[in-house]
Amino acid sequence: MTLQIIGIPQSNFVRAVRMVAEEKGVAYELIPAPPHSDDIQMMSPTGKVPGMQHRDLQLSESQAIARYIDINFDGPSLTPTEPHKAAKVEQWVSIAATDIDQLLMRNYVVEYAFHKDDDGNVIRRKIDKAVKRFPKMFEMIGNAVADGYFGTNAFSMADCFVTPILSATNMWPEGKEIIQANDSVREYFSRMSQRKSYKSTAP
Ligand SMILES: N[C@@H](CCC(=O)N[C@@H](CS)C(=O)NCC(=O)O)C(=O)O
Repeated sequence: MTLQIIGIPQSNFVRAVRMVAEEKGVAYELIPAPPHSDDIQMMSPTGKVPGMQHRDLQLSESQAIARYIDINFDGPSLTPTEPHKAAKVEQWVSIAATDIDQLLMRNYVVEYAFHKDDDGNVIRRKIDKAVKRFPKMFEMIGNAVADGYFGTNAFSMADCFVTPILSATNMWPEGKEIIQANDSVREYFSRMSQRKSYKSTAP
């Protein structure tokens, strides 16, 4: 049975696991189900996307899915074999899925895209609050990728988790501005945007 990845393509977490599959050359079917839909409910205790079905295994949580695909399929490993480098990649996957996701996706992109006041306008106060925290966040990201990639000297799973977040952030004005203003982040994002796995997973 073909690997199935379940979840709307706009989700950064769905895109992260798709990028893992694409980077490894693993064939998969995308079922573009929204969170809490019947298709996702049966494999995700939280109802959040992504979900995954492979043979008799139903799985949720992007990090668990990404690792399952990396370990159980042929193709280049997205986790370094050297333990110190692997630990650093783990560290950045975790930071991407927590701090970076929280500020750039939940508190910024999701605010612009989905949350509106009674008149249908974006809630400026919330967006401004997130934007105030951008300089520190982008300084951290810029320093992390100054030597090329997150946590190691080659493309890894950490890059699969951060790139979809940068892509979504780059679609809104303050996000685009700060990505373009930070040499290290701009160069990194430009390089990531040229990868086949990035282009073929565009929402
Ligand atoms: N910890 C989860 C988070 C996934 C997540 O937050 N997915 C969002 C879409 S990007 C979602 O399903 N949100 C619906 C909700 O919060 O109820 C993972 O890593 O897979």
